[in-house]
Order: sequence, then structure tokens, then C-alpha cells
Amino acid sequence: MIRPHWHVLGAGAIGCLFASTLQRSGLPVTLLLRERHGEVPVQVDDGDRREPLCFPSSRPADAGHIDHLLVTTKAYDVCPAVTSVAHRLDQNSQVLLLTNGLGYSDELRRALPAMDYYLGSTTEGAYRLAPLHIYHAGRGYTRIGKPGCSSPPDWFESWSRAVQPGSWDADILGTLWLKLAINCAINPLTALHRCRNGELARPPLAAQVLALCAEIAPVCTAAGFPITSAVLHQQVREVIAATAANRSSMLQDVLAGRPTECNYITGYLLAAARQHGIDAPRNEELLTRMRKLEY
Ligand code: KPL
Repeated sequence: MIRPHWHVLGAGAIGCLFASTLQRSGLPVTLLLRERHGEVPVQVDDGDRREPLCFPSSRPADAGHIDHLLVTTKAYDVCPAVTSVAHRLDQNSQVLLLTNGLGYSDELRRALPAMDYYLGSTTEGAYRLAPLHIYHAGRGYTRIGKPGCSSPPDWFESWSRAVQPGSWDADILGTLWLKLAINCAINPLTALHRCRNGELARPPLAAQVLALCAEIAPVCTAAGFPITSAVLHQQVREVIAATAANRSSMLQDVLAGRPTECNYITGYLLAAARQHGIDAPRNEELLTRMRKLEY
């Protein structure tokens, strides 16, 4: 079995969580950090367990080949972050993008056309308590795939031993589109109303969720990922119920004064809607309001 050395780019909650999971399974892991270098402590709190870990780190600008790169930045940072380590990658480097939304991989393809990458989607719940200190709030499922590729690469064996539960996903784009559709129905509303996800199950927001699903489903279908409004609405309601006490990632960004990923979620949906000649005025309005909130 190959024993890949993972470099993790994006040491937020998901980056620290996956770095610790991979390291715990015995794989070498290095954090790529702009401001630090040398050994860095990371703490993962997990209910009753508080685990102090230590990782070697290097700066993106350093030299040193990267064989396996896990990218867990915000969607808008994927392209600049990967470009900042492009001198450390070659055609054999395996790059895995584990990020919310869609559209960042198209940007990357334009910036680094020779690079080959995998995509992932996770429902793991983690949030940052302080820099390099995270809370693992809920266990989730992680899917990894590569568009047009039905079987996993060599490194997936050690990855799947470490990252459980999870699986290789031969339809990763379908999975990412479904996640995007669910995020379009939940995230902007929670960010604009500054409410937890569970608030969307009650009037008046529940009606807006229903109307959004009716707009989102035809866009997914036109883009080649068929879903009915009723099925999407059911899935959205299930996610709202399962994450009722959570603050969505978009609300967390707004509360922390960070840019949100709305351009890669609702913005991406609207670009697809335009491409297929579909009107989506409710989503347009949410994106406009989100942009006003941010600038
Ligand atoms: O993925 C999420 C997010 O916050 O980005 C949901 C599913 C909405 C859970 O909060």
C-alpha cells in the first residue's frame, strides 16, 4: 500500500480536522501555512476528547515537491492558494479539492491547465474555536471522486482507511450539484436572517425555502443533474432537521466578517440558469442582498 505524504492547504476547521484524521491513521501530514513554519500545535476538541496534535509546516513559497495536496480553503481561495504552490507541483502530483460550492475547479483549470485534480464533498461538521483550535461538532460522510473516472487512484486505499465513513463516488459532480442545490436553499436565507438552520422549518421562512426549491430544481435538471422540486424540498427539509441547531457556513462567515462563498453557491447556480435561459428571480434577489451585505 502506498503511504502518501499529504500537504494540507487551508488550515481552517475542515483542514485541521482532515489533517488530524490522516495523521492519526499513521500518514505523514504537513500543513501549508503562510505565517508559521516549523512544528505547529493543533487542537481538536471532540465531545469528551481534547486532543493536542503537532504538525510539521511549510510556507507555500518554500521549495519541496508536493505529491499529495489536500485543498480545504474557502471556494474563492482555491485558485490563488493552489497557484501559490504551483512551483511545488508536477504532472504526478495528486490534488484533492474539498471545498463548498462549485466553479473553483473551472478557475483552476484556466489557471493551471496541465493540473489534474480530484473533488470531494463532506458532511463532517467542524468549526474553529481559535486559529488551529477546532471543535468537531458532528460526524459526517465524505465522498471523493473525479469527473469521468469510475475507479479510485492508488492513494485512495490509505485515504479510505483514515477517513471514515466515506466512499469513492463515481458521480462526484452529481453529489456536488445536490449539495450546491441544498446550500442555495439554506445558506443565504440563514445568513440574511442571521438565524440557525432550524428556523427555516418554521413560518415565514419555510415558505421561502419551498419557493427556492421550485426555482433551483429546474436549473439542476437543465445542467444535467435531474431532480424534481419535491425531492429537492424533501432533502432540504431533512438537512434542516438534522442541522437545526447549527449556524450555516455562510452565516458563520457573515458573523466573522469574512467574505462568503455565495458567488460559488447561488452565483454558480445563477450562471447555470442564465446559460440555460431559466429565470430564477428569488435566487437573484438573495445574491444581490448577500453582495450588499458584504461590500
Ligand atoms: O453545508 C451546510 C453549510 O452550512 O454550508 C449546511 C448543510 C447548510 C449545514 O449547515
